[in-house]
Amino acid sequence: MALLKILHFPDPRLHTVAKPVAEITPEIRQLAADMAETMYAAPGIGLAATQVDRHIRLLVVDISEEKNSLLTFINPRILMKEGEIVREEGCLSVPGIYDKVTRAEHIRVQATHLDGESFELDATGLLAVCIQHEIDHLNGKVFVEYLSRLKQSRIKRKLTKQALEAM
Ligand code: K1U
Ligand code: ZN
Repeated sequence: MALLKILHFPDPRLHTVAKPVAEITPEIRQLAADMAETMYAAPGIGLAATQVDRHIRLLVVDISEEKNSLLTFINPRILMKEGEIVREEGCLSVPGIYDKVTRAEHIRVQATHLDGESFELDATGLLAVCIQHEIDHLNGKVFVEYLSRLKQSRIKRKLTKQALEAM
């Protein structure tokens, strides 16, 4: 297994729209395992392939305290959205920035497991928020795009400065 490098906002690669996974190969299984390891090490509760510069529709999520409830979604599609929830979100691609975002409170998602089986999942609360956040990544959208233009430009400036200082 391997830890993967996570792209940081405002890297333009974070705005790439990911392509569907055509076939579940050993390379896809290895990438999913490496993404899970990277998410746990960060630590985080989700990670989309886009964030590790792989532009395919694959994401991992684990919102459990014990870190023993890993969910892997291949080609996820939201079938239903209901209600509204406002929660503070963070993002491993936008380190140190947390802000409130409004999303659907309850969703139904259809996706494929690593074994190739299709499944549907009903999610509410944090799990629903996290899955929507990760699917946004696959669509090239970062959570800061829900914030005001002023906040976005402040965040962009702060993270660009940090990246330059780290060089
Ligand atoms: O996509 C990502 O960058 C991961 C992100 C997921 C997320 C968090 C909160 C709301 C929506 C989506 C994170 O995991 S940020 C880190 C974080 O929230 C966390 C880290 C350790 C323990 C608990 C939470
Ligand atoms: Zn994120």
